[in-house]
Amino acid sequence: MTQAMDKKHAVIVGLGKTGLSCARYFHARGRSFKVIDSRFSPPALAEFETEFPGAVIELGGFSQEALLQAGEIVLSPGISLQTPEIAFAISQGVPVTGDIDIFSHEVDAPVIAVTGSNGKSTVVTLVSEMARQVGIRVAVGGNLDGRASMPALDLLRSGERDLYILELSSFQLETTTRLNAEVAVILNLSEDHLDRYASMQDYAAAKQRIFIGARQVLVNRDDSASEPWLKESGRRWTYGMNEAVDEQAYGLLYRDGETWLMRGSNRLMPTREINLLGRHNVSNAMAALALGHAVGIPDSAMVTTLREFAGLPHRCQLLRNLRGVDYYNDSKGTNVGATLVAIESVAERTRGEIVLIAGGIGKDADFSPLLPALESYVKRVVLIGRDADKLARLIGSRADIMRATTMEEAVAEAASSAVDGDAVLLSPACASFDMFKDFAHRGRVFAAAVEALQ
Ligand code: UMA
Ligand code: ADP
Repeated sequence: MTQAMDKKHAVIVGLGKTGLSCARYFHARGRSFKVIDSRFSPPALAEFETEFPGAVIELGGFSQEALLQAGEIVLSPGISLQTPEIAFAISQGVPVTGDIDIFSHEVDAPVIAVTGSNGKSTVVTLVSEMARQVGIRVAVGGNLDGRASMPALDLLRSGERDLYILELSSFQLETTTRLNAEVAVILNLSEDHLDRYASMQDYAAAKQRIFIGARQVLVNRDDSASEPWLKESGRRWTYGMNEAVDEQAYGLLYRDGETWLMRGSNRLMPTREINLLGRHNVSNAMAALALGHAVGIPDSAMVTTLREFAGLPHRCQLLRNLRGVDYYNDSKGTNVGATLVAIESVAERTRGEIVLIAGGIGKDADFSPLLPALESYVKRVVLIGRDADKLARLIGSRADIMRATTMEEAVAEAASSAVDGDAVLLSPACASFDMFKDFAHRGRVFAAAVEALQ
């Protein structure tokens, strides 16, 4: 199948999961497209060639000519709008879009849209489990990784649905003009991706696009960055780790030695029944309850889910206790905010001290917010990966430091540093791509090394 390129042909930039889903979308509609990728061997190449033999594809660079001839550019999230060839094509009037933008024009059922620096996958998975409890035909995907998830455009091909739940990254939102979600939330905002954005303001601006056209919004009272800048936004719900201030607010009530999760004056459940570790997950649970309520899921079903859901792998996941030492996998701790929360949550559960395994690609982050928690709870940091030196310089004498070149070595160092009552925590505060395929691969290698300990 060799496609004739008409003037309106789309140029799909990037042949990862997103690029492949875009190709399927255009093919199904009989629209001509071409795919370009700066890599010689992009991850979805084999699948693409099997599904679209003879389709036009250019690898190993972004040809300016191909971009200028495009009827529209469909940009994968891994590629920034500031990439010189892309920016030039835009300046010459070539329209640019992304998979979420296309999705929002096509979708015909309500969409719950979730972004934020941390907690997205947990909240999205919780709400999807809640919806399933009551028989709602739900599709979940977007930035969310894992077997239960698909890129947004593949979700549209997965059968009839009553509800879509999308985890969205700032990258995906950059090319989204009007999402029109039924309900949208920015869970929180802390430093991340500063290798892509010039400032926190730019990062925040990308996240804010989630609210455009939303019928309902959810705001985290504990993080002012979750507040929509657009004041026209629809019905407003809030949540926070304090008292529920009105009937549209989720919050906490302390009564007779029990902490209750509340919506306004309604007691929903005691927080101790939430089957997830840490205060951050109480906040995530409230967000999930509020999002579910906004689309009509009954409280009783949502409470059942919160009692049962034991968390996703690679997120503060307790793997094993060996000779009195707990081993936790928080490989998804890919930024400073997540690692801070992981250290605090594990510390709450640990009699002794923490041995932390951290490091990787630091994404130009300021690691200094970690220092107080390192001083309070961490007896040793085992550093791995590309930005180990940067972390070592920052930590200085505030915690004991060791270096490792492989995960196996890091686990062995950590195990020999920990004594009965301590915890070993992998929470790198960094991306994984210098040593691993992705965070899940890093987590699996860690888990295997922990399993092999004797
Ligand atoms: N790349 C190139 N040249 C290209 C195209 C991509 O070098 O021509 C590089 C990018 O810089 C990037 C990598 O390839 O490092 C992947 O980019 P991509 O856009 O092809 O990625 P996909 O495979 O389509 O996966 C994307 C999301 N990845 C990113 O945004 C980097 C996946 O989120 C998401 O699950 C998938 O779409 C489906 O929606 C992953 C992720 O790491 C989990 N997200 C980041 C995060 O959560 O921090 C944002
Ligand atoms: P995301 O999809 O946004 O990366 P996850 O739900 O996968 O979020 O959680 C990733 C890590 O972020 C967790 O392992 C935990 O360390 C941290 N985390 C989760 N929820 C929160 C939250 N509400 N606030 C701060 N950190 C969080």
